[in-house]
Amino acid sequence: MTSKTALITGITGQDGSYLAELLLSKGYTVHGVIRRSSGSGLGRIAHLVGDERDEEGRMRLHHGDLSDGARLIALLDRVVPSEIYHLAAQSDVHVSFEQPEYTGAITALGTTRLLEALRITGLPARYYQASSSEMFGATPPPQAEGSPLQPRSPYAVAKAYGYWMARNYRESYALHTVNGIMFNHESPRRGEAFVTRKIARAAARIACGQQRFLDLGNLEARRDWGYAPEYVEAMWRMLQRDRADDYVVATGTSHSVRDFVTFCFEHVGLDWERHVRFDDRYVRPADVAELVGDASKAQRVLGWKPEVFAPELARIMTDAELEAAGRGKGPLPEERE
Ligand code: NAP
Ligand code: G4F
Repeated sequence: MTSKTALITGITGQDGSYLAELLLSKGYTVHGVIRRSSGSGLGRIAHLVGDERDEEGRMRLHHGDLSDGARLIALLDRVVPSEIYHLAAQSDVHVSFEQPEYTGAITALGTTRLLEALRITGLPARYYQASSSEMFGATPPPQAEGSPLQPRSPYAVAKAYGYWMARNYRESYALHTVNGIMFNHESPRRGEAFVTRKIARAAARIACGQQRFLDLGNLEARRDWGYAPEYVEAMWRMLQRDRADDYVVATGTSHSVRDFVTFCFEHVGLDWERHVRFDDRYVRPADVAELVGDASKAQRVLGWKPEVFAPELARIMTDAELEAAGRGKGPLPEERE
């Protein structure tokens, strides 16, 4: 057990919630930055807040926003973290085409605000930057740390900016900044608009008679899908190294959106072709054709390797959706006309 203190931006997101659990289990005091909202907005971390087993109050939340640099400085001053995990972002690629300016203001410049806060306060904290495989864009697979960045969306451009700023602050000011270049990672806590969750949820709901059709865009895109709880472990391992560096985290395998649909629908005993419809609203102005990560450096240096691959991930996510839809565990019998 440790007495370290961590600050997590984006603690209410998929990764932030798993990372908070991991760090609390290791004895950290965990401070999370949350946005004010009209609801509680704490869904994924509600079980960690006010937990009566947390007698020492090791889980603490603070209002803040990536648009507010002064607040970030004040928070670092107050929390004095030894590790900072910068996960907050406008993380939806499709939305980034609709809101490119906002995506730049938060996902790109929000990173600079936090790095500046770290530089100005002079804290000796280690900093994790949530970089993305989306930055590789048009670069053919396999993609590794040295592969060219050819971003194909406003989100990817913003992430490439954040990636370079984290490196720039390492080189210019000797800050301990680390880029985790994470390929797609999913879980039952994934946002509902992302394709894996949307598919798993629809398969379960259709099997339960709660939905009839699933509308999707590009079925041919191929992604390297891993399991989010394993990926936050890699984030933590990166910050335990004395040398700041950049790492790809991926499974090294890719599947198409069509494959993921097949995995989920087969798991509930349904023929997906009877339920999936094409909807051009979900087609992007530009898409990334294929991502397959080469995570050999993470395996060699961090001792990290994936255990869950896309077919099992699809089953985990579909089972969680079946549970939510009230039908217990799959698979279900073949549907009738
Ligand atoms: P997510 O579920 O979309 O979570 C994003 C988090 O950022 C949420 O906590 C959100 O708060 C917060 N946030 C958004 N705008 C903010 C703002 N203006 N100020 C403060 N907080 C803000 O994302 P994720 O899947 O956990 O991913 C974590 C990070 O890794 C993101 O930076 C993402 O771009 C990156 N990444 C993800 C993947 C992946 O496959 N999941 C792969 C590579 C990189 P609210 O709850 O209030 O919205
Ligand atoms: O699930 P997606 O929206 O994820 P995408 O665009 O790969 O981005 C995710 O992974 C990145 C890492 O590479 C992260 F940095 C980023 O924050 C995010 O977590 O879409 C995956 C693929 C795309 O090719 C998309 O065009 O699925 C295709 N797709 C087809 N129909 C769809 C749909 N995507 C969504 N969201 N919804 C659809 O109906």
